[in-house]
Amino acid sequence: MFAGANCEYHSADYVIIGVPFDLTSSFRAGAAMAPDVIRQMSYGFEPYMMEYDVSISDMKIHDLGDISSCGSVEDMGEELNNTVKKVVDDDKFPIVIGGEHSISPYIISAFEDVFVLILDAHLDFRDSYEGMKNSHATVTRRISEMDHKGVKVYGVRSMSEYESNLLNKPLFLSSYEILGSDDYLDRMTNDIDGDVYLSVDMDVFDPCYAPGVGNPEPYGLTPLHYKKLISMLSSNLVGMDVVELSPRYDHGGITANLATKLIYDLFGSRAGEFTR
Ligand SMILES: [Mn+2]
Repeated sequence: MFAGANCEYHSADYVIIGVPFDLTSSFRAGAAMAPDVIRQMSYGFEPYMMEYDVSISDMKIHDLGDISSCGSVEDMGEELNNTVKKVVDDDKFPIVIGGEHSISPYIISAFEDVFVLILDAHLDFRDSYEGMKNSHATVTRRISEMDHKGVKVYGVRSMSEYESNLLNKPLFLSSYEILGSDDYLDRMTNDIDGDVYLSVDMDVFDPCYAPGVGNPEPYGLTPLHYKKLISMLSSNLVGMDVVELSPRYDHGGITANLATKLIYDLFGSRAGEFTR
């Protein structure tokens, strides 16, 4: 159970769902172990978050545990989609802990008319990858085909030439544009209004902050970029996932520690204000 998640389902505002799935990982597998590792890591922080003046022990959080069908993408997708649909119908905020990134389209299709924000080093805009339509390398493509308000990927610094030639609209903001500008927050949030779903691929962060991922890429974002972004967007958010943590390749739990804190930051920024 995630720390502080001792609220009953019916009265919870936030519902945590683990998805121990990494069937399509192409390079360094292991994301299936991430939900348990993040739950363990969640006991390492003070419940009180000084920068928001909020304690997560005052928040109504329920941990639903892990979904059970992780044998194929389709089975996982069906159970995950049904689970998230129920949480959304019950007017609760789902927080999904992956698992690899291929889980995200099944979460996002459970929502109606949201703006999808993806933090990812990779554009993931291939139509299929290694013969699979629903792979962690096709995530943005699948989401862009849904009937949502829009999709944007921030922190991108890797794509194939095929994907690069395919792009005819500003789908992404590169990590170089974000790292090199003072107004990156305005650029990231300018065209967003209404409900936002946030998908965080841990590889958006620089490998020095997040070495334990499936496909690490240098020149990434810092944790503070995330903190400022989520503080600005918190009241728009309706759901979130944290994916691609690969504990097997982590070092001293650095990446797991950060992944866990991202979830704390969600709670903190929704209940308080990032002021100190
Ligand atoms: Mn990625």
